[in-house]
Amino acid sequence: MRLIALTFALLAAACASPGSEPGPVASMPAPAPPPPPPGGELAVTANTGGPQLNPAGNQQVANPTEGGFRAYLGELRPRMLAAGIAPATWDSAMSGVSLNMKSIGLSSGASGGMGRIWTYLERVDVLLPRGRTALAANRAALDKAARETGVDAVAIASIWGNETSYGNVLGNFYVVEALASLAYEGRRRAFFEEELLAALTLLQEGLVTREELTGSYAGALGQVQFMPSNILKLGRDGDGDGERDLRGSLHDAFLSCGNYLRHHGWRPGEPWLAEARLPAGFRWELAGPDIRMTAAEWDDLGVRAFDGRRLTAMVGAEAPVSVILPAGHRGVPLIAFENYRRFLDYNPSQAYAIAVAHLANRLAGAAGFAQGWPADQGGMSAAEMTELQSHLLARGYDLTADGRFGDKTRRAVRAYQLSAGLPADGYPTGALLNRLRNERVS
Ligand SMILES: [Ca+2]
Repeated sequence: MRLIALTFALLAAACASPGSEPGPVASMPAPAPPPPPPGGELAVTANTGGPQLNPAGNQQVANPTEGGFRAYLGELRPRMLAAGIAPATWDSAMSGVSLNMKSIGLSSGASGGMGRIWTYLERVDVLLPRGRTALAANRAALDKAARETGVDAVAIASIWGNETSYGNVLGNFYVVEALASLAYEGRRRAFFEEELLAALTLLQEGLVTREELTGSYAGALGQVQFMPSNILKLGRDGDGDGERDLRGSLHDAFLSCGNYLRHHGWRPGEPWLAEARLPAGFRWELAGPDIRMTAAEWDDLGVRAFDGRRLTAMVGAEAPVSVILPAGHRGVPLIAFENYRRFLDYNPSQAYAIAVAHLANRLAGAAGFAQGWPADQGGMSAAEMTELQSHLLARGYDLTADGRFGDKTRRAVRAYQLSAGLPADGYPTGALLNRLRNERVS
């Protein structure tokens, strides 16, 4: 997460790897590690599938210790062997492994509160010039992946840039250790056990060496930061050498990235995000990623792309579309098309998806946002978000006071704003928190 003075929410496993190493864009200076996005939904991409290794589910360990970790591994080993991992694979993969508190710390620090989107989007300005160079240098491989998957080359390039700064920051965690530590810590034990099984399977099948299992603190690997299970399910061989090498082969990484988006429902030829021009008197309560209407319905309401285009001229009349307000009603309004949601499938953070979508637009030649951000508006810490949620809970709204900003909180804020006669943009602010603090609950 990069340093703005707030607690940021959210981090997805498919993203954000501290550490760095030389990448394919060798002439570029090593960048800072990509920050986790602010915002607040889930911490980790959750599409596991496969057999349930752990029917007992998640069990958080309050105080992780090396001894507890060793005991857990002793209990996990027979289950992994029953799932098809050979004793020799397990023993060699686990040699030298110890509890990685850094993985656990980065993982748990990545939740709660809400950062300022425009601060987060400063990364796009950094990634844009580097991206133009990387795009030009890898045009043939990106175009090939685009042809074979129907996913635009700039979209793949943008994910590559956002995930690893175009291959410059692949992460330096031994992912077997990271995944085992996160599984032991327990909040998402079932998920991380499945990913550990996938990592060991990659090793056992000779798809990677132990050294190549180096990646993010949350276990993501390679140029476009795939979780191990996604390498098995959706990894593709783009250069025809018979191997799926998402770390060493850009052809493989690009094709796999496009394949992932296509698999999740990418609509070839359609846009993903556009700046919106909202009509006077727009009903703010219609905005939010949780609300979808057809392009034709938005047209009828007078919502346009900022350049004046009708939405039905950009996608089919029946295509589901959202208007989103990533900084509330005082910030830049955006039109989120179905393809925008494919970026959320990659990493379920609105801020991440907006950054990827915006960088892809910029790489395709679009200008920066024409409308401005509310610079005087702060973000919210996890504690402030929790307090705001508690106030809403006390008023009977349906949500959980967990410090995370997700759809339930968005809906509760929106409903409260409507009842209070405020612009119902569903966006929590310090001003709203102050109002709730000072308002008598009837
Ligand atoms: Ca290959």
